[in-house]
Formats: sequence, C-alpha cells, structure tokens
Amino acid sequence: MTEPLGTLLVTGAAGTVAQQVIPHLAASARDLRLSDLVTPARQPANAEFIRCDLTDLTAFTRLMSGVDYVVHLAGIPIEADFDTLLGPNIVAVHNLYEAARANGCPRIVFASSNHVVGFHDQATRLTPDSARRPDSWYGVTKVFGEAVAQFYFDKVGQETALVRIGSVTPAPTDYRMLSTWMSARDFATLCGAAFSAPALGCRVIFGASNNALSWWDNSAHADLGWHPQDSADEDEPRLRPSRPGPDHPSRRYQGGTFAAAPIRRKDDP
Ligand code: 15L
Repeated sequence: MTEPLGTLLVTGAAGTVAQQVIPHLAASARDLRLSDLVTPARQPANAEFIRCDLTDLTAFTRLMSGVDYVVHLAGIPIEADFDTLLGPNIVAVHNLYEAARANGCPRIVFASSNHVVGFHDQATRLTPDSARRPDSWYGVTKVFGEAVAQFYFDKVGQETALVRIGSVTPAPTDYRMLSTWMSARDFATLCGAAFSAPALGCRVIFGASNNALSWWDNSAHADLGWHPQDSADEDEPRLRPSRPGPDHPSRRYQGGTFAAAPIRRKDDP
C-alpha cells in the first residue's frame, strides 16, 4: 500500500485475532474505527472505539457511516450450538451487508474460516473453487457469510475478500498449524492488498502464511500482488513430536478437532 487507507472499521476489535492484527492495520489506515461489545485492550492513537451490538441493524448502519473499508472479525470464533451462533454469526452478517449497502458499499474483508472446508482430507490440495465441506456449526455459519457476500456482489456489486483464515496466533502451537498458521502481519498485508486491488470482486482467499506444508493454493490471486512474508516452517522440528498418530481423527481432516467433534446441541454441557 502506498497511500494510507481512509477510515477503516474493524469489528470484533477486542477479539484475539483483531488484537494481534490492529497494530499492523493502524499503520496503514488514516483512521481506525474499532467496534465490539467490550472495550479492546489495544487501541492505537489513530483509533476510536464505538461499542456496538451488530445484531442491531440501525446501530450497525450508524457505525458504518463514513467508513471506506471494513475488516469484519466479529462473531463467535469457535464451535457452538446453532442458537448461540445465530445472532453473532448469522444476523450480524446480514446486518453487515445491509449496513454496507446503506453506506455506499465499502470494501469488506470478511473473516471466513478454514472450517468452511474442514471436512476435506489433509491429503487434498484445495483451490478457491473446491467444494465447501464445513466441519462444524461454526463452519456452516461461515458458509452462510460467504453466500451472503456473493449474493450482495451479484445483486449490487459489493466487493468482498472472503479470507478463510487458518490459525492466527503469535506462533504455531501444534503440528496442524504447520499447514494452517498465519501471522498477524500477513493477515494485515492481505487486507491491504484486497483494499488496494483495482478489481477485487468477491473471492475466496486462503488465509495462511508461506507454509511449506500448506494444503491451500492461492495462485488464482496473483493479481493481488500479496506475498506472505512469514512461515511456520522453522517450527517443524519443535512441533514434530506433537503430531497425532495416524489413526487420530484430527490427522485426517483439514479442520482437525472441529471435524472430529460431535454435532453440538443447545442442551449439551
Ligand atoms: C478458526 O476459524 C477459529 O476461529 C479458531 O478458533 C481456530 O480454531 C482456527 O480456525 C483453526 O482452525 O486453527
């Protein structure tokens, strides 16, 4: 990015991914507007915090007033029962796209997830066109988000980068992350590339650093000029001993433990 972005809204700003990424985004935006239900610990000097319940369409529409770009990280980031996910991951996504439409369709980076394709075998290399095979109710809600984004692109030209985030943590912590890990820096530069691209459209991008053991092929997006700088590779010797045995369910599927877990119900303990 050569010029700083204008006003950038980050939803879910108190969450773990946002808190890692915000310092990188702050450097590339003129103004940051941070939103969450709770106050984010990390608020750069060019940031303002606006508390907002994103299931309230009127409030979300007001929040997006004057915004040039959106990084939508809000939502429940783990498996839960459908009723728990309904507000944050379904209603709020409907509101995201309606609020954007009411505010001139600012470009969106939507935090989708690898759990949209978590039931693909780890031996399969995926492209953005590979079939969606969600591994959890959480993954199903992200399929919904991807469908809404495509729908709004086809209807009104709303552009979105659907970033199927792997694992954004300060460093890889298990063997699977040698394939899925993404640094906060690489996530932020991907946002910048999506926001500055002459034509973004609505596209699925796998959110991972430059990992030799990656399962995902992003070569369809060469036009974005995004080159992840970081890699999980140097952690391989440290993490090799923690690799699950060949019969372990989390070794078979890309979604790991999400794919192995039973379907979650509301009354489960
Ligand atoms: C995700 O989508 C989740 O939000 C996060 O909690 C991790 O489970 C991550 O994927 C992952 O697959 O490592």
